[in-house]
Amino acid sequence: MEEYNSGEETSFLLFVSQCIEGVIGGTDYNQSKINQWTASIVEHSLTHLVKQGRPFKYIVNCTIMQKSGAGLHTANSCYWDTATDGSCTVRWENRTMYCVVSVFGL
Ligand SMILES: *C1O[C@H](CO)[C@@H](O)[C@H](O)[C@H]1NC(C)=O
Ligand SMILES: *[C@@H]1O[C@H](CO)[C@@H](O)[C@H](O)[C@H]1NC(C)=O
Ligand SMILES: *[C@@H]1O[C@H](CO)[C@@H](O)[C@H](O)[C@H]1NC(C)=O
Repeated sequence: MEEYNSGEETSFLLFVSQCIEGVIGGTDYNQSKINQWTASIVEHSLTHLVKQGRPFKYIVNCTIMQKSGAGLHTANSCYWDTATDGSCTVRWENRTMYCVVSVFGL
């Protein structure tokens, strides 16, 4: 599999973070909007990936969880495991929720 270089990783990480920010950045957790939010984040991320013109088939998975109080301390991180199938996970958190976006490039 073709290597996904770090410059693109960074740009993708930034893009996904901005995408999450744009969709849920200014709001609080709301169960009735989860489906709409995740769909929107997945759609925007996929559109961006497809524009890269890479020969991958992408699967984007977005999970939004309510924050229970117990801190899950994560920094935004993106790592493509080129040894196996490329996958990348972006974690984002707000006062009231976590959003984890996983991308698999096949
Ligand atoms: C989280 O959401 C609040 C509104 O609930 C917003 O004011 C704040 O800027 C957001 N935090 C981050 C890190 O985006
Ligand atoms: C959640 O979203 C629904 C639909 O927009 C809205 O009617 C409701 O007031 C929201 N609930 C909270 C707690 O913000
Ligand atoms: C995303 O990943 C989670 C955890 O691995 C899984 O439970 C969920 O079904 C996945 N969602 C989609 C849309 O594939």
